[in-house]
Amino acid sequence: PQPIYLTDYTPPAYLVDDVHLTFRLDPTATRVISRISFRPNPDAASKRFFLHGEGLKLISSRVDGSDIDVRDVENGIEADVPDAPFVWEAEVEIDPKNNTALEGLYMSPQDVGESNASGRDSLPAIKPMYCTQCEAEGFRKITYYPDRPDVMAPFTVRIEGDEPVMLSNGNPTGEGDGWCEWTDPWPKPAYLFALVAGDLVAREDSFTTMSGKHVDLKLWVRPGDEGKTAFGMEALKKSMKWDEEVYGREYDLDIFQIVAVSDFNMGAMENKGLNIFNTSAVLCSPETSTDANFERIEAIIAHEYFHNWTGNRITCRDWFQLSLKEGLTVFRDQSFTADVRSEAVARISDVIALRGRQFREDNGPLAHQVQPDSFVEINNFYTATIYEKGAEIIRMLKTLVGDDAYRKALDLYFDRHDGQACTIDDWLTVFQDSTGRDLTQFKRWYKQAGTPRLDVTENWDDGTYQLTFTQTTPPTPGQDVKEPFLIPIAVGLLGPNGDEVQATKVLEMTEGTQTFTFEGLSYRPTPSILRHFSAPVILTRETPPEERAFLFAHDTDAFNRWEAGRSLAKEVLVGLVTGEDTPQSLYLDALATMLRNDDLDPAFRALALQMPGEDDLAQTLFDAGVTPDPDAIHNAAETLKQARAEHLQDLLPRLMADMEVTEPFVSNAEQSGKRALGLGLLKLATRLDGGKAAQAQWDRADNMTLSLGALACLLDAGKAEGPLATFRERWKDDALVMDKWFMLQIMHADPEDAAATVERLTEDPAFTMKNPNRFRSVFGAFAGHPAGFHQKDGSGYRLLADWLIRLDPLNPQITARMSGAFETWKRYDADRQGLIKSELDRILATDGLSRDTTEMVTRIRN
Ligand code: B3K
Ligand code: ZN
Repeated sequence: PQPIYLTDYTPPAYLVDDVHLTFRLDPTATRVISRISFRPNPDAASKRFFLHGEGLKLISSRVDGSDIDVRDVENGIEADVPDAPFVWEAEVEIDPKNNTALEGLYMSPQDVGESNASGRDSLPAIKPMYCTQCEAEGFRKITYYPDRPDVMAPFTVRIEGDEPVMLSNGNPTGEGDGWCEWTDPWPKPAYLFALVAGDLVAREDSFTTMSGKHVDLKLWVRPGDEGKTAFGMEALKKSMKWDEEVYGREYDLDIFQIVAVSDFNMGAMENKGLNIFNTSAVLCSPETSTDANFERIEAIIAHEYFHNWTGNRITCRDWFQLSLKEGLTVFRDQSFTADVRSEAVARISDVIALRGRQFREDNGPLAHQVQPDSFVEINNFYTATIYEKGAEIIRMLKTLVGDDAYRKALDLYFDRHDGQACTIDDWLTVFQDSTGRDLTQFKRWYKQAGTPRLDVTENWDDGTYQLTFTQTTPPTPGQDVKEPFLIPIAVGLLGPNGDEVQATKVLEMTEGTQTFTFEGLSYRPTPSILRHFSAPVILTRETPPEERAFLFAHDTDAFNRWEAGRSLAKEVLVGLVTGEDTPQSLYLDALATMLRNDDLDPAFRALALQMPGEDDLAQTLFDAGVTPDPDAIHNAAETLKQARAEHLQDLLPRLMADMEVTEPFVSNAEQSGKRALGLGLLKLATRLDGGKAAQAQWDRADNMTLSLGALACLLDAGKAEGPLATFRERWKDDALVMDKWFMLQIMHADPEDAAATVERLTEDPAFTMKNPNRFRSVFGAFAGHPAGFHQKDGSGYRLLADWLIRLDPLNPQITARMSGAFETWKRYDADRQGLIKSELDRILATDGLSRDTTEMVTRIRN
């Protein structure tokens, strides 16, 4: 397959003024009849009439009412058309039932009659529903069309069939016996098209916009799932309000709908007026969902809703601009979460996720620019770099220009570009025009891959304090040499009692090496650097542990306070792995003091108690020139966990009692913080009491957060056999809860048993590889267990490769994504590298391997 290059962009030869689609639904032979008004694009050099199409059976094609012959070409068809406006009509046939790739029009669940994808093994099979996923290039599997985001048009959709509920984008404009019609007046690219039909029920509500317009809200689910929709609906209304208040953005149709689908390749999709969600990203209830589920659902609902303006009203010119909508929309959902929950906790959680996924990507063979220069399969670029690093770039921009200038620039962006398909350059130009700032250097964040390292040295001389920073960015595939970035470094200075002698100040670093001076100080201050994680860089600084303990106790910046504790923990872990004798008492005492401090938000304390991840540690060791040994890392983590439990022993009873929530369950910041800390403490207690406290919590828990937390501890204590069986029996009809049952057993398997646990679970009748959630809950958990996955004998590698080879013909997108489990292979020893390499080669040698997986595995292998 040939790569596509950003520099090859040319405007579309024909524009679309109007789209009319008729769907005659049938599981294996759906007819799609299109009537599309085209006109030559005055700005295009080419007159070639080309329509994308993939796997379509063409029944008929006409131009201005006369039959026309089309030529099959790569990725679609060509035809000779008038050099003037004309109407294209076509009829095609497609097969949604056998569409296992879950792209285009497909049916869910997929394998009723074999093992039921919904997990409701004991219930009568659910009648499959129709649904669509078009982003990025799935519309071409529905009908012939210029399937590129810079072709925008209003759509009218008529659906014919006997499904009780039939939906599409926009407003309902007609219905009768066996048909209905939807009209979306807002010009949109085809990737935002959606259709859903099936046996669904709605939670209904409404929202009145800031200008007083009434909007109907409907959240559609399978009968039986109504009880899991209340929280999602509230989250939607909160998001609508927030976007009005913070960005001045109002909703623009009479109705906004969300549909929950159990087979979905990702979290959710922002189709205009008709968002489609993975059930896991919208359905929740206290009995079946954890606080973490609730938080994720709130954020995803906000994210998809916010796309209505950042993505839909203003879309991307081409897929190289993907971060224009995704980076911005992630930044918007992060800001929303910070506002409706706790800002400090939100920021720390975002950074944990950024480091865990984006830094990992940016420091391996899959590193790529936030605005790539080329790709083979665009679905492989829905990455942490495009999303999360993209969001960090927006955050830095806001830090640099200030809150008011940011809002003014956004107003200009919406004013200037509403209804257009834009580029990242358009976005930066808006900021340049609105603030007068030259952003040439800033743009490097989009064009240079890799995570910058920021070294700091300090100098103190009679009242003058200096910080000297040096930035270096390691080479990434295809980019050996990097120019310096513009890095906003937020710095505060603390006095000996922890008081701020210099409030947070943003230093703008533009050079490779640069010194910043603070004058007129009465004592040598303690610096707090990169506050609020003001830039996505790796800060390296020789700091005595005492100073970090001081910051852990006193930093007025919550992020850096947490960061100080984390780096103390990491230092102890590194010492344990390398056999240096790093004293632990400083860390353990500081941890105890922090936990005991009731002025601190329990959610913050829970984060400070969380152990650094084993994968994170592997990367840290690798950066320090040590080849990471996953077993040694795992053992070090076990040792430290035990030491923490023993050290904190006396604190546990009082703190655990304090974290009891007596009010009825609500998943808000306050309650979830208490439960999170309570569960962190329960893990410690389990190491001391062999699972007694966990068993007691298991017996009385009346919500999933507490029962799942207790079950995890019982697994660690080796006392989960009975509870696992009880859990399975109680929840066997609830697919989302069963996903947790699968996942938990793998996460908590001993390293040497992890692969065997995976094998056993894939033989469970409730396992199916056709359901992405189920597949991910098993293999995602396995890949997230470094010591289990990286067993020396290569059994983990072989097992994952076997399953990827098996899944690829059915679902290339999920296969390609899961192959990322191998992306860190170059960190490890020669034996492991050899074992992984041969698995990668075995995957690549598979006959008919998809374009998605071929691209990913090739990039990883190189
Ligand atoms: N825009 C979609 C992701 C589409 C992924 C296509 N492979 C969801 C989101 O980012 O909101
Ligand atoms: Zn998005």
